Amino acid sequence: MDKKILKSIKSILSTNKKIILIPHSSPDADALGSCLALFHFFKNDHTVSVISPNEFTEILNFLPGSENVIIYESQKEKSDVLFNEAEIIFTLDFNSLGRAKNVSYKISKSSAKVIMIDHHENPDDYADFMISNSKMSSTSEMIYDFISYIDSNKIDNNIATCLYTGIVADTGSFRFPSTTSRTLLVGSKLIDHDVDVTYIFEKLHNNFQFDRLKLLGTTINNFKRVDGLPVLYTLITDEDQKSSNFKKGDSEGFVNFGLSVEGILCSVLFIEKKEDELIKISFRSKGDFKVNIFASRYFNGGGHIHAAGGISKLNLIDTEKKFISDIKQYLKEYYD
Ligand SMILES: [Mn+2]
Repeated sequence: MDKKILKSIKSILSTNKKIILIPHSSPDADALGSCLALFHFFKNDHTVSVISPNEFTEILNFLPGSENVIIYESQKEKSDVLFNEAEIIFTLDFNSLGRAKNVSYKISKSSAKVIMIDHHENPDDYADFMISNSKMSSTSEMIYDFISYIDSNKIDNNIATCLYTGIVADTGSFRFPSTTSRTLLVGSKLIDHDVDVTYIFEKLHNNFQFDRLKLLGTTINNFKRVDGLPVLYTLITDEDQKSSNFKKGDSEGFVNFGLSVEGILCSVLFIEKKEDELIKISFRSKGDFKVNIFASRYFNGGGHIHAAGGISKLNLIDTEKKFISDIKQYLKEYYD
């Protein structure tokens, strides 16, 4: 991390400040873990709030402090007061204001100093202080460094639990290529604060409702292979969601099953969102297969090299057709 930037931030934080911490919309474990870790870190010396653009999956309710998170969508008035008074805004685990959805306008209009801490590629230049490193496994790993620089003595079990959760979630439990020896070292230091690794694993992974297990069965059953390519894709229809009492986050991780097949380098999940009249798409890949470029070029999306998202305004059948022709085109250009 840039010592000059850290030094300036440290000096700003040397007196009591009004701080808002913001994760990306529909925050995942890394985004919310990062926010809550900083929440615990700041709560005794500053006035600090976490404002999430929208609801987060109830799976993350186990994170210490999650009950303090303000949901902008349903608590606008309370949030507006905090935004009016804020002196510092941290935006965590996202690289472009748009990822904060309806809150992005509040951030850009605010007179507060904006501090970005994030590990996504190609960050937009919206922050007063930008701490961005796409080589990092997770924003949580970066928050560990940030906190260590400001005051490492303050790391306690709450902070360590939030950060460890963010790191294991974003690295697939220390398996994805972004995992470095440093990532493990940070994990090790966090565990020294009595982090309960089995409890976190249980909460993150063994949390299915029976309906969700059945939906996973349907999703796996729907997998198809793109002829002649190392690509699998599957879909979840609106009907599938209704019959399984679908809740936000229920399809989390389903797309990864495509990559469990030998020789497959890319797996894609299409989720029909009839109400919004669009198809949400998740892309996962391995090796040289860059899904972020594919997602941004063909499906209005982006993300990491191996994990990206996108959308389609076509119906499910036409989206499938478009996808097959696009991926053939893309692979021709890149790998022929
Ligand atoms: Mn992340």
